[in-house]
Amino acid sequence: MDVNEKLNIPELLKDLENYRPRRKGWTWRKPLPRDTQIGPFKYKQVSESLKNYVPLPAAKYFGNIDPQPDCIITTEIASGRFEDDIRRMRMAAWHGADHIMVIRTAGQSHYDGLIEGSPEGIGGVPITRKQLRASRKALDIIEDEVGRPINFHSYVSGVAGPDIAVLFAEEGVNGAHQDPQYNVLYRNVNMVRSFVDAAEAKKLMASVNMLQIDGAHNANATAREAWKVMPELLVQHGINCAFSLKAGMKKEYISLSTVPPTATPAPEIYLDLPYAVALRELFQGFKMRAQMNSKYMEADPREATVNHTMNLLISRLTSVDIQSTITPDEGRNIPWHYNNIAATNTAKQMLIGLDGIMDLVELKKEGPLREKVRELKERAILFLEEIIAVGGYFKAVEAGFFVDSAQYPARNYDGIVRHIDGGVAKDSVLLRDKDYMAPVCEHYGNNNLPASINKACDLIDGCTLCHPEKIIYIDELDEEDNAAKRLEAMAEHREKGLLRPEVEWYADGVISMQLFYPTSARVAEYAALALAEKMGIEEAEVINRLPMHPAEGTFLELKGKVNIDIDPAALDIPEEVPLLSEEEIRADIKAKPMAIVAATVGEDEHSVGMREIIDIKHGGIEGYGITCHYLGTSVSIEKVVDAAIETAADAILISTIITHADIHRINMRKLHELCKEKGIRDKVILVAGGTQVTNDIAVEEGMDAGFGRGTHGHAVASFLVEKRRSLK
Ligand code: Z97
Repeated sequence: MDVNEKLNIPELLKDLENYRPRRKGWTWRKPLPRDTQIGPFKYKQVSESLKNYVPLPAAKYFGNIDPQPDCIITTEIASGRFEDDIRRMRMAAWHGADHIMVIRTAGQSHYDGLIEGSPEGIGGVPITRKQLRASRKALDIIEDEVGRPINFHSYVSGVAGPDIAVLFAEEGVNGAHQDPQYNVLYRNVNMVRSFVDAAEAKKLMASVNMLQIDGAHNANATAREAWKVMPELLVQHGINCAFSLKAGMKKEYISLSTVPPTATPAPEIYLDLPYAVALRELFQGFKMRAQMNSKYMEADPREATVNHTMNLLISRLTSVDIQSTITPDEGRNIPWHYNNIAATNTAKQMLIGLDGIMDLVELKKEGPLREKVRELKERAILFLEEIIAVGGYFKAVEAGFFVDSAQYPARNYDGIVRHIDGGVAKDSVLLRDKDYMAPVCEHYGNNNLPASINKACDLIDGCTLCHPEKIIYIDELDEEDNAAKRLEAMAEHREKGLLRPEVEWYADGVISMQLFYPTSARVAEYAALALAEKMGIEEAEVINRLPMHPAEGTFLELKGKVNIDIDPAALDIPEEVPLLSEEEIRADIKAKPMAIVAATVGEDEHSVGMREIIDIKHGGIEGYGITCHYLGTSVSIEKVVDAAIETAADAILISTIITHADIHRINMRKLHELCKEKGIRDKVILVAGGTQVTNDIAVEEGMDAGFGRGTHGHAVASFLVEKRRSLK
């Protein structure tokens, strides 16, 4: 599709009944050989570059390269409206995300069945066939655009695990969380049901090479002191990995959800690095999904980014196959489009910045790292042995072994307790009859199929996994709560092309604002809310409050709504003047040297502006090889013109900051007239600059160009070269 066009969501929702996923299963990035040249550099740990991308801001100094790390980068998307999530997926893909993880709406794990249609979710999206098809269809377009496969992911845990696994296998969902321990510990789903369901779900996932992520990170997030659950995390990974292998999954599609357990101001690396090493040694051959620590994340983006950065360092010091990115959105109550992109860029920036680090440093083979690694492994193995000693996993859960607040083998007896005959969907597991038979593929366990049958579903002329046309597609069940209605509500707005600020939903009107008040945090918060009211910002809420000092002041971030539309057609947008590249300017000056005379004119002592335009240190025009004769401040127009004649200058640059009584206009006009008088006006380029100068004003007063606030040397040098060419 045309990169300058927006995704057409109503169009996307058409004909979903006949949509089929173009592939099933997980796709890894394609690594490039060591020392692959990208732009001016050689890289060790990169994969194929994208066809279309937005590079990191500093890429402009390196030929706009966008080297992609060797591992997958995840972005988590969860606005509650999939039609808006789709647009965010496209933005994230352009920045380097190729794993789109869609968070489910609150409570879906307790639905004992599938949801249909496209209802709005809370804290996530209701996962339905329609939502999956529309998202996968959009991702097909997006992956063509960026030139790289994108993995689509959601959750298979919960009471309806096997039903969802079938749905995902049918619809080409590429990855999913599945871990029966998650059901048991955090959703209080009956343990027998959870493990029976998990066998079925895992078998289905394995049948299409769906990637699985386990649920161990939840112990980390739930524990009171997360660094103490490290031995248990190893045990939880072990249980799910062993179970998954038995259910038929291949190691390469089993991914451990690993989180560096702690965060600064804890001595983070000293605690987290040995854990990361122990995990990778114990689980060789399995994949590592490195998630960032979110337990200790507050609302401050700076803090979240540094935590993420620390976690990324561990990923590169050990290994990572999928790098997760989480944003401070949870603390801010709204998933910001920008935060997804920012976190994706943090991952990309760090992973590329640390490219090849293990060629330069190595983890010590002895000392505290090895001692800690050994200690963690010993604690984990003892934990497993005790589970066996008490009669197995179910008994251990009944005895509250998991998420105890002490570090094993110590115990505070405050772990999560579940009972074998308790929880959601208890007593719902029946033993299969001896002659049980189900004519469907990828079904786990004993199935008395006739010996003459090759494939289970031959008995019914195909199941939905083999014959997708047998799937009964339900478009919507709720006439009001659906995507079409939501789109319709804003149809006129879209058609008119109006612009309203947005952070997650189309034209939601949400903005954020940063401010500082020189007072205590609590007073500052209420002052900010009062300010928002006066500014006409609705539903204002302080989302980040950082004391700078108990009395001297507080930094705040506030979010709220402005339901103000801007019509882009009514905007007076000055034409953008494209600049010559720095290389082209330098080559031109080298081939034909250029000299200029510069001064602040009149009774004006301001020198900073002109210095910034000239000095090499500030990226000024000297840096392009232009010879500059700077005459100083309060220089008369006569002196400037004389100096230009004396030095045979190509151009005169004057700066005027003072504009009282239009003195800036008078000086420009005088310069133009004097040059004419002296017969050099057609040989010398005249440029004026200053905070109140615009190009229009300058041209009106006889200059060739005027430059205002925020101008850099590059723009002036580019103009001088182009103007000189046109004089020939
Ligand atoms: C992550 N940031 O990427 P429900 N199964 C497992 C889970 O861990 C989760 C669910 C199901 C996180 C994502 C936390 N994980 C959020 C093993 C949730 C979700 O519908 O919320 O019950 O299921 O891992």
